[in-house]
Amino acid sequence: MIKSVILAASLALAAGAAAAETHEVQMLNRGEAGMMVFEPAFVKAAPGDTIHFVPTDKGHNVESIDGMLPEGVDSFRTKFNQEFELEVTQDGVYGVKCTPHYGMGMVALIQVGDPVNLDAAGSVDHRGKANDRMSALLDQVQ
Ligand SMILES: [Cu+2]
Repeated sequence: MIKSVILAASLALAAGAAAAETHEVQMLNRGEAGMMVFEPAFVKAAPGDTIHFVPTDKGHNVESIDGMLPEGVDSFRTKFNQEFELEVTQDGVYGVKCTPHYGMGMVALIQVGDPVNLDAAGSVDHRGKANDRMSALLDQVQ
């Protein structure tokens, strides 16, 4: 009896671990949405997943956008031309930008589980073309 409970618990743990996914996001000079993009620019992830940012083209980085991180998540900023793995553990939306191309609309949005900080994240003002692109990304949150 006890043994079967332990077995069920460890199976559930194994299933949880197996479900953790890595989502690849490329940094591109030109993508389907135009110039200077993260592709895909919207990612729906689960807590425990990893977002793998790949510097396919040169001259880009990844920086968190102030006001667009779930509570308890530290801000971050990578160097240029660097791969970056972001493990997302907190529910919410995570907004990121490429520092030099922010005004050109180089932004991305990651939804992790329940978008608990959506109102706060949606009230952030952006630079230039990032306003339109981020609005479109926020519309994809479910
Ligand atoms: Cu860039």
